[in-house]
Amino acid sequence: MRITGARVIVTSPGRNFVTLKIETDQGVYGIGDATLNGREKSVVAYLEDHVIPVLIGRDARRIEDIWQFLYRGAYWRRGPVTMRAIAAVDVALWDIKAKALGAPLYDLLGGRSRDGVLVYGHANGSDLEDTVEAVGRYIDAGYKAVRAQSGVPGLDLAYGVGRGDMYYEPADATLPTETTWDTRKYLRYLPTLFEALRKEHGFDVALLHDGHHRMTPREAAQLGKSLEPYDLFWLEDSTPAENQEAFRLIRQHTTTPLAVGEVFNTIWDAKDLIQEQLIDYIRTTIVGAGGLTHLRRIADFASLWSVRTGCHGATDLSPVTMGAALHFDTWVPNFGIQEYMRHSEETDAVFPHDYRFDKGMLYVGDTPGHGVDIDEALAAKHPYEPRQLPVARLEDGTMWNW
Ligand code: KDG
Ligand code: MG
Repeated sequence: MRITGARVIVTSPGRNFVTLKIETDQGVYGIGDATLNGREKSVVAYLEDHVIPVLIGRDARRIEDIWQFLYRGAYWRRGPVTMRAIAAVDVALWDIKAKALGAPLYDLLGGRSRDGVLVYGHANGSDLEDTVEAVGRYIDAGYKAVRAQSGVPGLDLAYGVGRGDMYYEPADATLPTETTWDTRKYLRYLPTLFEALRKEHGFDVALLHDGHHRMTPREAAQLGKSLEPYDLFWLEDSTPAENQEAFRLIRQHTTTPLAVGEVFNTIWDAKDLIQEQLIDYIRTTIVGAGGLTHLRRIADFASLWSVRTGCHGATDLSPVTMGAALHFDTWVPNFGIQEYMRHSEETDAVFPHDYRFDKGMLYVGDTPGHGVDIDEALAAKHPYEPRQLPVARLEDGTMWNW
């Protein structure tokens, strides 16, 4: 089965997505997501200039060999652009293989380990009362797990706080929006928020929170400790993880479960975190880390150390990544949870898919492949719109982590 063509489709049905479509001489095609939020065009160029020319004529069934060719053959290993381009090819090839065999993708990975995939939704509010209400709406909508983000008293534009109830789109402007941050205000406020959430909603619902890289390791340890009475499912990205050793300090001081990894690209970003059992959940997902071929290696390695998966699933991961991730989640033995930040109706229309939400779970269908397609005619009606992620500064103007 030869690859006869490959194309990059850029579309913006409410937000930007980069999709790779690979065609074969047997009429079977596959699609993969290559979206890198706020830096979309860099992956388009990488695919068009450096990847597509070497794909043409290759045997589409040789997924592993093509993965190794693109990874080792680049010489310049890793990084978000390279690994997203590899992920797009990898997912499109798994899609092709599964379609050619007439099987849903999870069957090729080893079959179902579970009926449905536990997901968490994103509740957010401008203040404490708003956030408590927003979490209630998610519980009423059937969610068993909810991430709670809130405006912080004294700070404008906190991370994760959207303008509507269901949608939060951080890449909101053509030039980065500047936000202001103060960790002490946040550390004082957050335990009061979770105390109120548990008081109002009880302890059955799983509650999660994303620190979005804002704390130092010591501050993260303090937060983890102060949140222990509220039994979080996880505290995510409490501190940046370029220095994996930083998590030792956090771990020594708190039993709050820790999650990290949405910005990781390979197993090397997580190796020490996993084998020293410094985290509980690895957040890396399909598009961020070289596709299914690499993500399942990370998951297998993590399983040795009782670390479970918690795939990133913000709206900048297209329905193609969501579909592929759900097949992965349906199979992976050490599954933890899947993030589910719902796409808009406009996005869903461009990417018809067979996964569905029911009572806090997502279910994949039995369509051969990963079950997600692209309506190219509709996609063409939504041209690319440049957008960038915000940045954060401390109150004295010093640049900080957004
Ligand atoms: O593009 C950036 C988003 O994917 C990120 O800010 C979302 O942190 C995020 C999350 O946990 O979904
Ligand atoms: Mg996050």
